[in-house]
Amino acid sequence: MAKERVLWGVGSARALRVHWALIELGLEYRSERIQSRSGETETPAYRRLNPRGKIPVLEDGGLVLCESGAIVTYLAETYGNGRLIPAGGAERAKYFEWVSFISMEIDATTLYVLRRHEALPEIYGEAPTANAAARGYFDRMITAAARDLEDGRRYLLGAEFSGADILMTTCLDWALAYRVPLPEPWLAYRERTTARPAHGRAEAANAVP
Ligand SMILES: N[C@@H](CCC(=O)N[C@@H](CS)C(=O)NCC(=O)O)C(=O)O
Repeated sequence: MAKERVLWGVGSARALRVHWALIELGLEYRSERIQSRSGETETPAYRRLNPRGKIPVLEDGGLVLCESGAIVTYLAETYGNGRLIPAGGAERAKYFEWVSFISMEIDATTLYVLRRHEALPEIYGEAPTANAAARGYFDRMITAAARDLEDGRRYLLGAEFSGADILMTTCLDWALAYRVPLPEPWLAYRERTTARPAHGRAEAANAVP
């Protein structure tokens, strides 16, 4: 019998990405509603699943997959039938450019710095200089990236919604939660992506118990 599909993790922007992709694709899954920094990622059983002790993790058949960007891309490639990731060519190359840019320049280099040193200084330490630099760098990157929206495209890759939009939207939400100003084209873009029915359902699925 095929193993159940299981998503581990709720209550985080990264987990929301995977809930959203699963729901966009209409895939059944069981949600294990564990949260970061709750002790639930530190149990021996969870560490056997993911020695890094992070959420989200997807179990799909025999596969155990970490890293939200990789999971969204895997789901799109495996179950999308043309949805969430372009089949080939320049559009597919652009998909990977956006996923890499969002994961590195928007998430890891800027928003995660603020997460650690502004929101959780009791764990990661105070770093006001790094925080100010992260805010400035975010502004530079997101303003430059807004130029791609100038041609009036609906989503990052054009007319079709993709996994890159899932990642970008969760980062924009995250930025707003930290009172990081967003250029107007990104606010309008976020209105479009969050209007998708799957986004609302994913937020409900990702809500903390
Ligand atoms: N790059 C990873 C980051 C995963 C991550 O840092 N998850 C956080 C919650 S958003 C977590 O599990 N933190 C718990 C911890 O660091 O112990 C991804 O995109 O999946």
